[in-house]
Amino acid sequence: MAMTESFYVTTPIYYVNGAPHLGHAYTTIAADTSARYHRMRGTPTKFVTGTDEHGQKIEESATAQETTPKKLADEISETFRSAWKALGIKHDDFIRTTEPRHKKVVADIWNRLQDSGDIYLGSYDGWYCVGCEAFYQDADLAEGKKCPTHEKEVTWVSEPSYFFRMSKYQDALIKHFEDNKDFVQPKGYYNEILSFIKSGLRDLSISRTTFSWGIPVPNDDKHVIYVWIDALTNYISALGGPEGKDFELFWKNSYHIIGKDILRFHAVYWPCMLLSAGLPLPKSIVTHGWWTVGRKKLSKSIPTTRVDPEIIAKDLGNDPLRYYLLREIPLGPDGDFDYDSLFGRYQAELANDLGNLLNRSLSMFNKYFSDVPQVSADAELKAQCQNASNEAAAHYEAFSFSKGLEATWALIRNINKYIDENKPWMLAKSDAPEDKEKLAAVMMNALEAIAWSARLTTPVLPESTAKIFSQMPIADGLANQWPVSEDFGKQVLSVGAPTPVFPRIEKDDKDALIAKWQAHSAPPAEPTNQISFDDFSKVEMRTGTIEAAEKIEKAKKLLKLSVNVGEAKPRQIVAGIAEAFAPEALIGKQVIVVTNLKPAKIRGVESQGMILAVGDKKILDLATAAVSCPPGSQVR
Ligand code: ME8
Repeated sequence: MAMTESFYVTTPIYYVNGAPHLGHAYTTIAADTSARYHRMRGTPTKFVTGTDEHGQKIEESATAQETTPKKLADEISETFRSAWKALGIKHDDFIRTTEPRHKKVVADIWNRLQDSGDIYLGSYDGWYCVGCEAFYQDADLAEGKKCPTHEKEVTWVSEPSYFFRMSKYQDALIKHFEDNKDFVQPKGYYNEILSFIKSGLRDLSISRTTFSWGIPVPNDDKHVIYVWIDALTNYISALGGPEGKDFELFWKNSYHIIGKDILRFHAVYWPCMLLSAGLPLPKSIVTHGWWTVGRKKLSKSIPTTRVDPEIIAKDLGNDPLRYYLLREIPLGPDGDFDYDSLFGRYQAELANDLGNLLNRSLSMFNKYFSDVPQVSADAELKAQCQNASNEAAAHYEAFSFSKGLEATWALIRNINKYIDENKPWMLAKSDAPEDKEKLAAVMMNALEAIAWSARLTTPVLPESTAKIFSQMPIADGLANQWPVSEDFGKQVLSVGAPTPVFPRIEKDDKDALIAKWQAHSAPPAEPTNQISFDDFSKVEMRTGTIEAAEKIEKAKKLLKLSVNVGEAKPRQIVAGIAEAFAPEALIGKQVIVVTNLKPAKIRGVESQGMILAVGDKKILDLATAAVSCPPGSQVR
C-alpha cells in the first residue's frame, strides 16, 4: 500500500449478547495498532468500532435475562466501551446500531437497493442459526443439523421475506476480486471466498417477520431488516452515510478487520449490497483466524474458554498483552493462547531485549556524562535504523504486525550487539582523548537508536514508549511521528534515571498471576449439593412428642425413643443424641420427625424415623416448633 491521503479502519461491531473476550480484544487491538501507525505517518485516520444491537439473537438473550433488548444493549454496549477504555484503545468513533444516525443510513441503503430493482417479496423456507444470524443450506450444516460455527441445532424458518438479488452481482464481484488481488487478505482467505463466489450466489433473504427487534423495512413495518444488512451498513453510517464529508475522504481507503467467522458476510454480501447501491467497495477485508484456549475457540457462549483480557492487562499492563497477541501469530491463522508463551515473550523480548537495553544504557550514560554531548552519527547503525523503519512500515501497512515487530526486534538486538562490541565500560576506564570521544559517540548513537526503535514500537506499545520518553525525553513531537532518516542524531534531548519499563517477573509471581487469571476466567462452579424442590418435597416431616427414652446397651451415643407423631401407635426411633441429653430430660419434649424415612436397624434396634437436631459437630438442641402443636402437625 502506497502512502495514502487517508486511512479508515474498522472492527466488526460486536453483538451485545455477552461481555468482550480476548478474541474481540485481538481484533480491536489490531485495528488500534494500524490506526496508531497511520496517525504517526501523518495520514488523516479514522478508526471505528461499536456494537451490533438488533436481531433475533439479542431479542432472545434479553428474554432469557428477563430484560428488554434495549436495556440489554445499553448495558453490554457499555461493557465494550469500558473494556476498550481500560485496554487503552483510541477509537475515533463508537457506533451503535440503535442510534438514529445509523438507522437513517440503513433505510437509505435499503431504498437504494430497491431503486436498483434488486429487492422483491417472496417467502423463505429454510434453516437459520440464531447464533450466526445466518441462513444455511442443508449442505452447509454439520451432522445432526447443527450450525458449523456454533455446533448448535439450527431452526427451520418459514415466513414471508424480502429478498435481495445477490445472484445478479456474481460476475461483477468475481471481476472485482480478479482486479483487486488484495480485496481479501491474507491470500488463503481470498482464494477460499473467490471459489465460494464462483460456485454460485443465491438471492439473499433480507427481512424477518417473526420477531420485532430491528429496523423496520421502509413502507412495510411488518418486516424488520435482516440484522446483517443493518450491521454491515455501520461502516458507512459511521462516516455520515454516502453523502457525508467523511465518506468522501475515508471510504476509498477503507479496511475492515474481521475474524474468519464473518468473512462471507463481508466479502460477499457487503460488496454485492454496495454494487447494488451504486457505491464503491471497501479497499480490503483483512481477515484473521481464531484465538483458542487449549485449541478450543474462545466464545461468549462457551464460558470455560473465556479469557478476560482486562484482568491480564490490569496485572501485566496493556502493552505486554498487545505485544503478545500481535507478535505470537501472524494475522490470518488460528493461534492458541498460552500463559507460558505470554510470560516467555514478556521476559525475553520486553524485559530483556528492550527493557534491559534501555536500563543499562541510561545507567551507563548517567555514570559517564552529565550533559548530552554532540557526536556524529554511526553510519552503519543509522542505516540499520532506517532499514528497520522501512521494513516495519511495509509490514504494518500490510497488517503483518508480527513481522513488523520482528524487524523492530532485529534492530533492538543489533543495538545490544553494538553496545557489547564497543564496550563503553572499557572506554570509560581509558584516559586517552580518542577513547573519551568514542565513548560519547557510542553512548549517544546507542541512545539515538533506542529512541528510534522505541518509536517503531509505538503503534503496538504506546504506553511503554511514553514511559521510555519520560526517562529519555526526545525532541518535540517526534514521539508521535514515524522516524525518518534526518531524525537520527537529533532525537535525544536529555537522559534521566532509569526505572524499569518492563520489570522482571519472578517465577512465583508469574505462577500466582496465572492461578489468579485462571480462577477468574473459570466458570462459577456448579454447586453439586443442590437438590430440586421436587426432591425436597418428598421429605415428610411432622411434630412429635417424646414419650419414653432409654439408653441402648453398648452404644454410647444412641438413645431409643418412643415418639408420638399423631398415629395410632408411637414410633420407635433410634437417635444419636445420648451425649447431649440424659434420657429423662427428653420426656415430654416436642421434636420434629422425618416420618417417611425407610425403617432401618441401628445396632440391632429398629428405627422408624429420624428426629432433627441442631449443631455442627456437637448437638446443641433438638429442632422444634416455638409453639406447642398437636403431635403429627406437618412441617413444610
Ligand atoms: O459477528 N478469536 O459479532 P461478534 C479471534 N455482530 N477473534 C474473535 C474470536 C476468537 N476466538 N471470537 C470473536 C458479530 N472474535 C457481528 C459482526 S460486523 C458488521 C457484525 C472477534 O460479537 C472476531 O473479530 O460475534 C469476530 O469476527 C468477531 O469478534 C465476532 O464478534
